[in-house]
Amino acid sequence: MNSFNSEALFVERFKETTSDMYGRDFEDTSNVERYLALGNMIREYANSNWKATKNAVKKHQTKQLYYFSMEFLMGRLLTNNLMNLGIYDTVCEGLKELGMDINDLEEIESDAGLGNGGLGRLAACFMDSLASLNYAGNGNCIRYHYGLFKQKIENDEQVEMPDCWLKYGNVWEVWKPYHGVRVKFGGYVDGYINEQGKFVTFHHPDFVVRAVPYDEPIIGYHTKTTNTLRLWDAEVDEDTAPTGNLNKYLDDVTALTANVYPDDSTPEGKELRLKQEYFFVCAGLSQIIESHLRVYPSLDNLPEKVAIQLNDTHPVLVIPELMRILCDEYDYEWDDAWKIVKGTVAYTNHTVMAEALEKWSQETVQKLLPRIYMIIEEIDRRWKFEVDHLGLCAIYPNVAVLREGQVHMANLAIVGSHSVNGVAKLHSKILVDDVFKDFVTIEPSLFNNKTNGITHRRWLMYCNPQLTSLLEDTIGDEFKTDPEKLQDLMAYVEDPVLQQKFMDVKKQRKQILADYIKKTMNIDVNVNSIFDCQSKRLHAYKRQLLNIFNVMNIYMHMKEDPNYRIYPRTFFFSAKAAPSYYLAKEIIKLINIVADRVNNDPETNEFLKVVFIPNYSVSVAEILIPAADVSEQISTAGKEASGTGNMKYMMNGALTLGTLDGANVEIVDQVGEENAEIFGLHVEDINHLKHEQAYHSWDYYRSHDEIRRVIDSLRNGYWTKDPDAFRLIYNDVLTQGDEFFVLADFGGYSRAQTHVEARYRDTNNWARTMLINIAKSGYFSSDRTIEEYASQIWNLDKIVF
Ligand code: HBZ
Repeated sequence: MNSFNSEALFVERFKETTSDMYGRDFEDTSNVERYLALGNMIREYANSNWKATKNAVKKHQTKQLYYFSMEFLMGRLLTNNLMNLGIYDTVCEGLKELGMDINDLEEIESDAGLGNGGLGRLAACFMDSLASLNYAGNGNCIRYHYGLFKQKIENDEQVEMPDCWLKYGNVWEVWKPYHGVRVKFGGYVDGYINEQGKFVTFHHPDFVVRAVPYDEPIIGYHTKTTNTLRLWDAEVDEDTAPTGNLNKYLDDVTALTANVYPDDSTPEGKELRLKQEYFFVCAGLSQIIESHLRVYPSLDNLPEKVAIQLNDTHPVLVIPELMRILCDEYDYEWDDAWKIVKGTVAYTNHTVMAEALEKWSQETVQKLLPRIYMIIEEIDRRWKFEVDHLGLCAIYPNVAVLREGQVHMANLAIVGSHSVNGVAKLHSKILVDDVFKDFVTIEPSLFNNKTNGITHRRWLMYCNPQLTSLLEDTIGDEFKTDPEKLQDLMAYVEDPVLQQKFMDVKKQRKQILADYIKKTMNIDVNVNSIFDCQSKRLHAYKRQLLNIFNVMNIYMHMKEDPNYRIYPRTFFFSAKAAPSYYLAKEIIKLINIVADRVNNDPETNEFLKVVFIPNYSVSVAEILIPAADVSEQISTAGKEASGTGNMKYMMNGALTLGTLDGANVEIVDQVGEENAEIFGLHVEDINHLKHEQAYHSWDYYRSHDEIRRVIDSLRNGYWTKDPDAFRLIYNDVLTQGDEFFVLADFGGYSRAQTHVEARYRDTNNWARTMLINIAKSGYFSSDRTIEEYASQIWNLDKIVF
């Protein structure tokens, strides 16, 4: 009988397991030990479904997806796993019997923060949806020893601390040392012509590591399907380790999987990052090939049985590596191998920012990956031939894989894939009309859109049980497995009783956030104020600056005019900046300095507060998002590929205050313009201004009194004595021309904020709008997104048990 059949049995087994694991009486064990014991019990319980899934896939020869991503922002898994397994209540009650609170154990788990932001969290949501929808979908990534840094705020500035997420180990993982794979770097390649007249290559590497997998079960919601997230770690390769300079070798092995690159915008020219990219690609592919050949006689049918999705270009070496395996190890002719590669691989783009499109110097690639480089050269040569043959040699420079000494990774991804998708309608349109337009001329059918989604299980059911239970009472629980059913709520949005109940739930969630802020930051916030939230990576294009400029303006206005007072509002910010992104760090400093001032000003702090919550992460988001009234999605139109925070806020009943950018456009399509607060320049306006060189931020500074007052305050000692404290910001918006149109959108944004306030004063109507947002949010479940990928790109069937 399984340990979770009844509360009593659970209590007995839990005590026994904990006591056995640590060799002492249960009463003497610590909460960390109990957490680890519980984690082990859950993983073991999941094992039978894990095995059943693998067997079912083998037996029915089900096609499998491998999601290759350098990042997976999984967050905590305890609650998620208990709830997906349907044993949360049993465990909760059992722990209560033992005088324990499940929250105390939940808190012990570290966030698995193996990523920067949206792209990594998307990968995690996709894993949850794949398993919950019964698709065989595996994740492939690196077992970084440290997550993205932990952010602290000291003297108003960001300080980066190590994120030791493995300090108690990782209860969910299973180490599989016998599945190790050799990964080779550097050295040189030579070859000879064999008896069949074929050129055979030999790679003589100068650095070899063993990639060793750690597997984590990904447990679907109320289903048997249990998929695998495979994280590769680097270990010493006993047989090939160099005889001299052992310490350097050990350092190099350790460095390979030490860190997540804390960079969400520009690929740093770091060789280590390229090594990481090849490391998990090479290991992941080798495992795919091996398990394929255990079931099928050859690799001819790989595209029918395996789909590989590249999460941005970071894993794009899948393309030349798979060519290498097919041609060098399995004797395929180039054209046959290429067909297999193209049939298997698909690519998702997550950015249109030119500086974020990955490029590597040819020299570096050649030095670190000599055989892979030869294959990339051949891909480029044949591609050029094909383009010339179509009479399109004039556009070749725009689609070249190798150009001006660099490998253009996005171009390599497009050439080697059968599908290229953007992550929101507008973004996909910009890819087609602009960023990749020359590829569209050559092969228009490659391009498609898959609007992002979020798992409604984590982002509604688990993080917001209060709202979930209100929804259940109102429309039943079908929405849990069919999120589009949230639409049923439309029949009740006019109901004043429900509206009031919604406001009560929101207040409860605001109190939970307020308690957290009090406990962790010792700041008092008023739960009757409007909770206005902007949480996402700190980046100039996301325009946290626009938000804080408006806050500064409101404060200065209230100070100047004692008759001017706003409806009480608390502005929450939460954001990490890449450690070398100085402008972003200065914006964090500005927000914190403004917060210190306004929070401590007794004349105004009844009306205005600013809170910068440190260390934005999945766990912080789970507390912040359910408490939000206003969701700030204010990027420069055309720059935010999609956004996924916007969807999480909407699903938890917050008003989108946003530009027509990314998925905001589709949120408005769903809820109607009257149920969101939209402002600002459109993509077309921005393109026009850029094209005509018609935007001059100085004009706004000169002609707009409020803008001038805000900008001047950056340097005239209003906020800080140091006149240089905000020099980068000042230069950015004035002397460097304000690349992201902050000043141009200031007026519209500030009016929109006034409008938000007026809406909030009309409580019933506000609640109605929020209920409509929740009702329409089902579309943004990642279940919908995954169904689209599965049917339109991957061609997957569901697992049959
Ligand atoms: O991907 C984000 C987009 O900015 C966001 O709009 C979208 O919703 C989300 C999911 O599609 N992009 C990222 O998160 N990008 C990165 O984190 C990144 C990391 C390393 C890089 C480049 C980008 O070298």
